Amino acid sequence: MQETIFSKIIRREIPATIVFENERILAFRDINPQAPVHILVIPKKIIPTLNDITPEDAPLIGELFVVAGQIAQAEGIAETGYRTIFNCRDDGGQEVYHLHLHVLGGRPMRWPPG
Ligand code: DGP
Repeated sequence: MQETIFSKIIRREIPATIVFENERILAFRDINPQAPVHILVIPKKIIPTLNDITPEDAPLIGELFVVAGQIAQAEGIAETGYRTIFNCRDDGGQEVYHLHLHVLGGRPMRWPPG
């Protein structure tokens, strides 16, 4: 699997503001935040896109959402609400091909997205 800048963040080769880590998952603040709270929750395993998820990854993908919820609580946006997004490939607006769950909050989100 092709490495991205996120592998360097996992290995601490480039800095990031990390807000959560366990054996399987890392979460850090987005370098270009689109909301007052904008955190990326990523598996340490390299999974390039949503298309590359396998049935064996199901517990890991579920855990991404468990962590997202815990982060929302810790960031104080659980009650006001927030948005979680996986962008997939070109039309989905994906720039980094290492699966990541965006957690956005701290302001009202527009719908539908542009
Ligand atoms: P996406 O478009 O879904 O692939 O989102 C990629 C996000 O990754 C984008 O919002 C900016 C963020 N990002 C890219 N490079 C870095 C980096 O080096 N550090 C951090 N913290 N975030 C990054």
